[in-house]
Amino acid sequence: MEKVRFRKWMLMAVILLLLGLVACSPAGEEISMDEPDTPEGAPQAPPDDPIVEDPIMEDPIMDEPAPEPDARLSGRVVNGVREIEIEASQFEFTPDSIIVNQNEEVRLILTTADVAHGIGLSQFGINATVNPGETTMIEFTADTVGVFTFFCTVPCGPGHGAMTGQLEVI
Ligand SMILES: [Cu+2]
Repeated sequence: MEKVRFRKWMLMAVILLLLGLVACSPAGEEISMDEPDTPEGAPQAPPDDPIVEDPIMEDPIMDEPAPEPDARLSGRVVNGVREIEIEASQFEFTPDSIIVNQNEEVRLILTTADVAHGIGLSQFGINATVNPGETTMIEFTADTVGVFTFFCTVPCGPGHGAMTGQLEVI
């Protein structure tokens, strides 16, 4: 029986020895645990979120005060003459404020919405009337810069005295 035990011990010793050799073999060293670290470089994706600055695409050009004098001018130029339509009524002119360029040929196209009215502006020799259903053309050269008041020249009612308008020559 002792021989059998001895063989078992020898067998165990041999097995342990073999296991020891296998464990020390260089093959086991190649099992690296570093690989999982590389994928972690991916977290660079989130930087896409902060790029929400697009809505700030407002035009800085809008701040520049572009001098556009023509935008203030009344009516429209037809064959070199600035035509401005004015409607008289009790007791106002519409529009009651017109703007033209200096030395510009101006043609006022006057009509009335109710009764007879007139328009007077001595600075430019203007003195005309308009009857219901009619159209009166008044032409003059705006040769003087300034702000001038024109007024109704036909007694048209209780508000007649305050029926005025303004011509600005720039
Ligand atoms: Cu009047």
